[in-house]
Amino acid sequence: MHSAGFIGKRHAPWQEERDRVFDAALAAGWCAAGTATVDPFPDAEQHLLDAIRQGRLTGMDWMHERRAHAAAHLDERFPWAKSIIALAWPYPPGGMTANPAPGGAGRIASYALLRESGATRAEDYHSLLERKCRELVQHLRTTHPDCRAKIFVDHGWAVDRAIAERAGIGFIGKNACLITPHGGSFVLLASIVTSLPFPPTAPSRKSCGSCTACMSGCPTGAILSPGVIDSRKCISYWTIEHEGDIPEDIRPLLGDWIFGCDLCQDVCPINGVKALPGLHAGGELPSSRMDLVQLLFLDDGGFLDLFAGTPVERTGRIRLVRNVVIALGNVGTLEVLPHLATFMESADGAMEELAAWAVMSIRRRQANPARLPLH
Ligand code: B12
Repeated sequence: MHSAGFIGKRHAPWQEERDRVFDAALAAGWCAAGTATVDPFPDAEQHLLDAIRQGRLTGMDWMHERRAHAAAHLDERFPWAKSIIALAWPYPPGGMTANPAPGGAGRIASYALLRESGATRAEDYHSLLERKCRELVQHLRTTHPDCRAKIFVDHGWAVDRAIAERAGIGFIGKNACLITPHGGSFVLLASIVTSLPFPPTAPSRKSCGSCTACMSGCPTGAILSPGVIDSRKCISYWTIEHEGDIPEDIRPLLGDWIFGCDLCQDVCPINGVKALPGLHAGGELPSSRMDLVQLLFLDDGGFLDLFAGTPVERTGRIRLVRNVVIALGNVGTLEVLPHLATFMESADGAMEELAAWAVMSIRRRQANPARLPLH
């Protein structure tokens, strides 16, 4: 069954064609598929412009006004386009897995450790989803050899969530995430702009209702109002996107997260309570809890052994180690102090200072156990 239904006049044969594409997509592992028109996305453009102008995307200079306009006007960029196929790929949540490590464990957002069913290694979702999209385009070309297609997975100039929302494969939750019927919000999005005139599927009629679990569950208050995220407060931004030093007042807020954050999804009752058949279909996760002391001493080879091909690799070893030092400061026990001392011997200026901050934080916490980590 497709997650998005079609209401309105029949558009045979394109409706049947579209449904065959959905069948192929679901068989390939996507948990939701829908279609949208290529009309402009004025609301999404405005949200983006507001976010840029109000500084809510500070630190992500690649998100600029020109990109906002281009992303919301696929019709201008692809004059041949007739419809967009919106797709969601599920991944299993892992943020709640308890797997303590001596001295302290760090958490990695579950999307970063996604691996395809049967695969032995985690894979960056960009490459996994792009491959799956290319397979679907190949499938389209078996019946329509001249079909034109442009694939978007996250880093393209497209409004991924707004496309998915218009195609009805889910609704935008108060945590700003697209929430699908079968995978909850633990899904990654892709879109294929096509020259084929598939009729659109209907938008979802669901909403979060009166639930505000994500807004109160975000320890940093990053969800300013429903759907509106301030990246400057978002753990995901600081641990993944931010380059260089992390200000001292922000460090305690990161808790034990060393790459991304799943808290606003973990607390969502739709993800947690309801049985979501798609939730575990996206491949198994290796533990999302990592031994912080082990990560502290990762050299380039060790880093690649653990993270080659994953989104963590793109962020790089230096930024990961920065996050590890901060997490040690937030959740580490006295046992880790000798390790931090060893680390400081070979660390450069900024990293040495950060490690000194971590040592001080651990000591202060031990002296005053009421200073518990935030989450
Ligand atoms: C920049 C970016 C980030 C930034 C900023 C996030 C943000 N919310 O703006 C940071 C680094 C913080 C981030 C974090 C994460 N991201 Co990110 N990110 C993006 C990226 C590249 C652009 C998003 C963007 O344009 N943001 C600006 C806002 C204004 O746009 P938007 O989020 O699309 O806005 C939607 C809603 O927020 C809402 N909205 C926005 N403003 C307003 C205002 C009002 C009044 C209303 C009513 C609604 C509303 O409407 C929009 C849809 O029409 C997209 C990929 C893409 N190309 O779209 C991935 C993407 C959004 N990220 C994704 C993921 C998985 C994450 C994380 C879960 C990763 C993690 N575990 O750490 C977190 C989740 C944080 C969160 N709750 O949003 C997925 C989301 C999948 C899903 N189910 O929705 C995407 C779609 C990538 C993908 N292709 O799968 N991300």
